[in-house]
Amino acid sequence: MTDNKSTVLIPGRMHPRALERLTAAFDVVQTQPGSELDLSPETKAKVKGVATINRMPAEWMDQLPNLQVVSNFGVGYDGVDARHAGEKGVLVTNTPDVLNDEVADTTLGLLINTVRRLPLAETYLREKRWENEGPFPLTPLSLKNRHVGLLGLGRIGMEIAKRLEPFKVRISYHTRTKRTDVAYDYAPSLLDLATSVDTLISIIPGTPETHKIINADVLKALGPNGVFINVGRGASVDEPALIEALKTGTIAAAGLDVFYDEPRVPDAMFDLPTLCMLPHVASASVPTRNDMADLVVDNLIGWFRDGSVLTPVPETPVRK
Ligand code: NAP
Ligand code: 8YV
Repeated sequence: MTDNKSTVLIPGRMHPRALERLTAAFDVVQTQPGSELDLSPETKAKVKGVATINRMPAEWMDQLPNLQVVSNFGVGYDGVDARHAGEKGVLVTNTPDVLNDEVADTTLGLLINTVRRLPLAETYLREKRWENEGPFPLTPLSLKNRHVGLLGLGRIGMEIAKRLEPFKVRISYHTRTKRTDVAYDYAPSLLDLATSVDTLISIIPGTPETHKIINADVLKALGPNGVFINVGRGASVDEPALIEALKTGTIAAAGLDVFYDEPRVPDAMFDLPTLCMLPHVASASVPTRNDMADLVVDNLIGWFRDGSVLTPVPETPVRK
């Protein structure tokens, strides 16, 4: 079936390249953040596809009677109710793999920045303190001889692990299902992993099961030499517990790219010198975001051309 002028709703922001390509291929209806479903019943009835940046709750789907497909910008789709979509026969797609390298590279950068305090060192130089006060203080922490635990060893976790190998650190991991294709030590629980390592990197999806699983007990198990890095989802972290652990020295340092209620970051985090923070930029380069944008559009084009999407999520089997 060919239907290049199907109506596609963009509820809120969209990447400019995706917007340009979508506008060329479809009848696009874009709404404003805050009034995403502010549409007439006639327009709602026309919408067959949605392109979104990780936001499509069940309540929105239920207002679109002829919705067939939701194309998500991002590999994580915790903001899209994929289970509800599956029950309604609506397909959901995401953007896996094209961002693996970028996110893994950023993770290594964040790890090193956190351990070696490189952002603070650069600020020290820019404030002319090197010239006026002498060398930047030695960092208490080093990556040397660390034992890194990966919480999550999927597409991105594997790329992080491969990049960690040349750094000569020991690598362990925890996932619900043990992988048979890696030689890294497997920990049967998150608590076991945190107990056995001194550096914990989280690269798991935001799901009901992972909600706030990095909690006070896990941080205590990580210990006073412990470093925690999060590039997965902020919802996996009990942030008050993390703030307390950094304040009291329960762990030594943390690096975060994602936050529980982003873009809002708790005030208390700004006062923590052992915390390194990034504004959710792990995939945020022009080339990688362009590849993600293309995948968002190509999934929709494929669906409306002949029902062949490139990257459906497991909750929604492909059928047309
Ligand atoms: P993936 O290939 O699906 O890998 C997910 C990994 O998490 C798997 O190893 C999975 O193993 C594990 N996992 C899932 N639920 C778990 C649980 N309850 N306990 C322990 N392990 C669990 O996904 P991916 O492509 O690597 O992406 C991972 C996530 O990273 C995304 O969902 C997204 O939230 C986040 N992300 C963030 C950024 C950023 O900009 N910061 C960019 C890209 C992705 P099992 O199924 O065996 O448990
Ligand atoms: C998002 C991400 O795409 O892919 C993901 O899951 O978290 C990022 O790459 C980004 O936040 C979209 O703005």
